Amino acid sequence: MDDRGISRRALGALAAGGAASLGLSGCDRVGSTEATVKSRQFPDDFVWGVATAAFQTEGSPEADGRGPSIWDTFEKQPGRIKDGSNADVATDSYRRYAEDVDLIAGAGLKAFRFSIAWSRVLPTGEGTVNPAGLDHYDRLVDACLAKGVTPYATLFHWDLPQALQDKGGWSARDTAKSFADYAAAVVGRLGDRLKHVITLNEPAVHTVFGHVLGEHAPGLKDIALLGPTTHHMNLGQGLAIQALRAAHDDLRIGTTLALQPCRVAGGPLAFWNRPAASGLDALWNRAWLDPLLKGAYPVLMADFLKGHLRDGDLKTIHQPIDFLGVNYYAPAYVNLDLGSASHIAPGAPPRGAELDAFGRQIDPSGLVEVLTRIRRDYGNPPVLITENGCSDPFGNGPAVLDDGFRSQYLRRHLEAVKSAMESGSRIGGYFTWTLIDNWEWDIGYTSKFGLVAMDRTTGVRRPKASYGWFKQVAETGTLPTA
Ligand code: IFM
Repeated sequence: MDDRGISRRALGALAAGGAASLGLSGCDRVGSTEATVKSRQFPDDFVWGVATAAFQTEGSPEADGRGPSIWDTFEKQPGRIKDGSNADVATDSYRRYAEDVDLIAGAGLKAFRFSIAWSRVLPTGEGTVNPAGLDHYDRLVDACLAKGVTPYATLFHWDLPQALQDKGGWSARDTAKSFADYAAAVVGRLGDRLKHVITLNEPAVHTVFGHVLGEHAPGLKDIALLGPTTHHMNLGQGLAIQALRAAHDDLRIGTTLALQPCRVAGGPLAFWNRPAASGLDALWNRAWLDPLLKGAYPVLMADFLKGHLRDGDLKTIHQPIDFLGVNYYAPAYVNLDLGSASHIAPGAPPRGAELDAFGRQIDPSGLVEVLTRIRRDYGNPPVLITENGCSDPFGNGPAVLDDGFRSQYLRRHLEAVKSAMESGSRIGGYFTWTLIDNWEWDIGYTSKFGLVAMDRTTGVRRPKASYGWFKQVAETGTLPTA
C-alpha cells in the first residue's frame, strides 16, 4: 500500500492470487450468517424474475450478421476455458427463446432480465446498425409482453465487439461514446415496448478479471488498465443514460453491480488487514457506486485514474438512475501480507464456513450488509436484486434435479432481502440467476446455476425442483420457512 491507497503493485498481488483472491477469507470462525424477518409476505408489486446473459445462452454466433465479440476470440484460445468448451450452442436460446419465455411465464414470473449482444446490433461495435440483429430482440421483447413478462434488457454483459477491442476496448475513451450510440440504436428500435434498461453488468468483474487478472476476455493482465477501463465504463454509462433518456423519456434505467462486503480477514493481527480491505472495497465497490451516486471517485482510486479524468466527466457519470441493480453471491475477505511486495493477499473462507460449489461462502448476512450500506451511505435509492443464485457441484455430470440446496439458498437470501426491506431499504424485485444451466464463462459448462436443466444433445429443457419452489414463492409472494 502507499499513502494514496492501493498501489499498482498491490493489485498485482491480487492478480497472482487469481479469481479466488477476490472472494475468500482467513477469518477465524463463522458467526451467524442468517437474516431474521418479521413477516414472510412480500408486497404485491414486488417483481419476481430470472436473469440471463446473451453470450451464456444464445448460441448461433454467426446468425443474421452478428459480429465477433471478445468472448468469441477468448474461448478459442487454448487453455482459456476450463473444459475446453465454447458457447456456440449454449442454451440455444437465440432459436429457442419462445420456449424460454414460456418457462418464465409458466413459473409465474413477471420479469425477464436478458442481455443484448452489442455485436448483433452493431457487428463492429459502431457505424451501421444491423437490423437483422435487432429483429431477434424485437421478437424476444414481443414474446415476453405477449406472456405478461416485463423485459429488462442489459446493454453490456461483457461481450464487447472484437473490433472495438482491437481499438483498445474499454481502455480507450472512444468506446464510451460508441456505447452511448449503441444504447440509442437499441431503444430507437425497441424503446416503444422495452421500458426497463440496465446499462452495464458487473463492470468490476469485467475490469478486474478481464484486464488485470487475465481470466476473462479480453484476457489482459495489466494493472495499468484498471483506471482507464473503470473510468471509461463509468463514462460510457453516463453518456448512454443521457442518450437513452433523450430517445424515450419514460424508460426506467438502472445499472447492475457485483457488490461484495470487503471484510477484514481474521486472525490475531486482523487490524493489519484493514487498509488492504479498504483498497479492495475502493476498486471493487466504491469505484462504481461513488461516481454514479455521489459524483466523485474514492480517494483510494486516485493513483489509478491519474491522466484519465477530464473536466466534466464526473458530471456526465453522475446521472439520476431509476434503480440500482445489486448482484450478490458472497462476501470478500482481505489479508494484508507483509511478506509480499504488495502487502495485499487473499485469505481463505472462515473455518467452518458453508461453501457453495464455487468455494464461495454462503452468507446471506453479506447481502444485508450490502443493502444496509446502500441505504445508509448512498441515499437509499430504489434497488432491484438483479442476480443471486448458486451452482450444482462442479463437473460434467448430469444436473441435480432434486436441488433442495438451491431452494434453501434462495430462501435464505430472500430472507436477507426481506430483512433489509423491513429496515427501510427500497427493494422492488428479485431476479434469480439463472433460468437454464448455461455456459459459465472461463469454466464453461462445468457449473449449473439453472432452475431448469438442459440436455445438451437435444436441447430439451427439464425443470428442477427449485423451479417449482420459486414458482410457488412468486405466485404467492410468501416465503416458506423451509
Ligand atoms: O454467470 C455469471 C453472470 O454472468 C454474472 N454474475 C455471476 C454469474 C454466476 O457466476
